[in-house]
Amino acid sequence: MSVMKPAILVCRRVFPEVLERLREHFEVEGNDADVVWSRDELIAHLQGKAGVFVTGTQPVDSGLLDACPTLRAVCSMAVGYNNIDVAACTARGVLVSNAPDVLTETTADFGFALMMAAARRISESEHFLRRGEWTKWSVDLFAGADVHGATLGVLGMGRIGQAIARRGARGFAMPVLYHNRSRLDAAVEAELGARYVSKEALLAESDHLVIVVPYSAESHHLVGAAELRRMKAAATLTNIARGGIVDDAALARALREGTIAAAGLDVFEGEPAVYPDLLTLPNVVLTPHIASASLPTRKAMAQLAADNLIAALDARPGAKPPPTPLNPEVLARKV
Ligand code: 8YV
Repeated sequence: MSVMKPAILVCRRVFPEVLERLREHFEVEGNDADVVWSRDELIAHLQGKAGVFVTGTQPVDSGLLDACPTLRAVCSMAVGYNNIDVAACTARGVLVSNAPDVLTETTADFGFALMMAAARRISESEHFLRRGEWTKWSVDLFAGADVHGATLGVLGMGRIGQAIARRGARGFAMPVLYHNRSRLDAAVEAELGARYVSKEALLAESDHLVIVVPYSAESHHLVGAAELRRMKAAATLTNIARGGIVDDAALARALREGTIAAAGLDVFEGEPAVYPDLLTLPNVVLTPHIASASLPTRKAMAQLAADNLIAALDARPGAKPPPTPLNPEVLARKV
């Protein structure tokens, strides 16, 4: 007798091998056209589904959950989960998972690249060259700031923040300062070569500030006009965390007025829209939320979301638990 497979929805286009793997376990509705569904469209596609594979961009809240009562698992291929109301899922017995660890080093590489591009004016000078304006050598042509030996500031010292600190301390001989909600153990600080300071000291003393805090109501506009004013005029700011942590309007003003020297941004308030002033400023490097986008890492993130979905909906007694649940208490309740 054949057993009915549970139905799931994959919200966006994913790698064919991931879909294939999911099809071994589920009746899969995919989205090969990669349409960005409205909330109502998403709810319509979710009818009768037991699980959903999401990215960091589909909002999952109590209203959506109430409109989709068959849903048992929400598995995301992003590490950040500010798009998902985990408490609302837990209250309804819906398992939630994210995709930590697999993207840490790739994302830290990119944060470093953005920071270096801002400090050494790589985008700005490339645009100048492409416009045909390079006619002669000059002693201070696109002279920027050094990275090696400069003070690296890390705001948010989770896994990705720590990977950035290691790169700075070990590869570039940078003194590393950090601020985080909670201080790291002394042994971890020593291994990273990082010193804990207040947020005010971090802003005032960093030559290159990299922001890696998760987005929440608490971290909304954590860096605005007042914080930017505390920074050095020669400093750079890099945001690879989430749009909304930095006040983009205040940052654009600070970049225009020389309050800080340059910025590297991979994330934006209201993305994919970008605060228009940022597009006109030469001293900001702008990328479309691609910090985790190496091909092997994006595949690993998608496979991890699939692993979580497969385990979360495996009803067999003694089945393995999902590898990276955010609300494992939901699993405990099922036993
Ligand atoms: C993703 C991210 O590209 O993992 C995260 O939190 O921001 C990025 O790595 C994106 O959110 C995937 O959906």
